[in-house]
Amino acid sequence: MTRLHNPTRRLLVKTLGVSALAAGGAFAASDVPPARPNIIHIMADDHAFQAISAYGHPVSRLAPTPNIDRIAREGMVFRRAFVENSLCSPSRACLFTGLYSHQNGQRTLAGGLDNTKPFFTEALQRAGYYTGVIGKWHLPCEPKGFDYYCLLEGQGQYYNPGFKTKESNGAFVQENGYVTTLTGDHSIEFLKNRDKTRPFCLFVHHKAPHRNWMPKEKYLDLYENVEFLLPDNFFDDYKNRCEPARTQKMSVAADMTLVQDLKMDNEKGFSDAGNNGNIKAWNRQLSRLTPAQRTAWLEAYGPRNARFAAEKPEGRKLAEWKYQRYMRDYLRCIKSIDDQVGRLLDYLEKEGLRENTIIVYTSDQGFYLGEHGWFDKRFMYEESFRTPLIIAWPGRIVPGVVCDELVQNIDFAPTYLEAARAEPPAGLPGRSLSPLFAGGKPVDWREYLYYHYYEYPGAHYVCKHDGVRDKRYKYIHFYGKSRDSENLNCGELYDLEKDPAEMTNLTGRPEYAEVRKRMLRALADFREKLNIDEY
Ligand code: SGN
Ligand code: CA
Repeated sequence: MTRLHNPTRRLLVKTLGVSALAAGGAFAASDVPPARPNIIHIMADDHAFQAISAYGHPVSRLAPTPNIDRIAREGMVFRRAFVENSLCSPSRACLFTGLYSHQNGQRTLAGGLDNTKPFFTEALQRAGYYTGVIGKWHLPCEPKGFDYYCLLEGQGQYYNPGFKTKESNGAFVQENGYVTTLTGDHSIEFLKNRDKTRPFCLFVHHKAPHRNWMPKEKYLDLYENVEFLLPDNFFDDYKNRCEPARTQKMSVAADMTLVQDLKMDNEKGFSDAGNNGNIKAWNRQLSRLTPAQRTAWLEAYGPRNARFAAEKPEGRKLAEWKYQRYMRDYLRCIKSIDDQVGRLLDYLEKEGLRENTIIVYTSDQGFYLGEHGWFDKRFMYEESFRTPLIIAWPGRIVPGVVCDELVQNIDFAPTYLEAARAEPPAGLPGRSLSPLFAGGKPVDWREYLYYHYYEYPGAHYVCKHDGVRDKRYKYIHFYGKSRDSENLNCGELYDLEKDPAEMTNLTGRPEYAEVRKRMLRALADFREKLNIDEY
């Protein structure tokens, strides 16, 4: 983010700050109200902020995202953007209802969504917007408040996926090609065919880079000679933390499978002993490939897999090998997303739509790229609690600034509804981000965020927990069943300024007793105010 320390830019922020970009979005009374903006919400699935070059992380220097960075250059990069519940369907339910998980019912992947809760897209439609959603849906209800949809089934497939539309009457019609490209194709079609008399709101919800990280054919060799640096805490020993960090099952070394996750061919005997499920799943995926796609895969992975078979790495060497293959495949998937972002931006520019369109790039949550030794998400530790968020809105957001205020995915609905001058449903707990668009901190912006994760037991065995974060500290409370206990009750406190990797739990430290008290009070306030019914 060196660009942002540039003095000229700071000056620009200062001068534009309060006048042209009036906080809260009020335009001078004498002005003709501008046309209501179009909105494009691009959301990837499991895209870690570490893998977006606008965030400046070392990983992204080796695997840059030039097109997502275009949005950052013209917009605002939120460095403290978070989700409430770091899991796909819960996050999507927060986005569309504007409610916390316990309010909208979608606490876990399995279901629970309270269908009586309105989606904010319904209010957008009532306000005259033409609305569409393309790609991953992953909610246990039909789309609500959409003029158009083109959706993947469940998690969706990387190759030759099926999409359902209003016309297909509930059937998923298989298409030929790579999911990220097809999602891009359908997004452009939406823009071409939309009702041009109305402002539009489009959700482009990519499946990638979700597990099992299958890249497009043309990128199967990308980064093959790049070595990614292991995070310092890749071999975390989980000392001084509560049980869950130790007993999860999302370790690159122990839980990432050689066949399904890492594409070793099981014909050669790589069977992930005792895990036949992952072999079946991989074979199902291979069987979806056309002969040409399969040839491309065999040509790329065949020689690499043969080298691995000859070398037979073990122990730390095997863990490091897994990490490299994981990172390469994950980042290859992101390369295709970045291409599609570029294609969409080019189209908007060509059609003269850039000026009056809010463009958002985000993810349904963050992801571990080897931090603590992990992949996946779920925990309230930074890499998965945090989510990338970049917003461009020409004329309303100062280009190239960062925002360090605490924002959360419950803020999308109020933000978009305010921009559309539409009536929000009553009782939304989030806040419109518009007061932040001028840069700086509005006096009454929130000091704390609440987090709650509920899915235990479940994939990856992350125990239930809730917690609070302010700009510097985080308190996490683990509860419920765990591997070693019937009723876990354990706290962790972190000083993120001194310990951004969250390796030292400060709960017992006398010098942090006051901070702990304050964070516990903030947590109790949230639980009471929000009627939290389990913790
Ligand atoms: C699948 C994945 C898990 C992942 C969940 C939730 N396993 O079950 O690793 O945590 O989805 O992901 S897989 O072998 O089927 O890929 S989420 O993005 O939908 O929340
Ligand atoms: Ca996800």
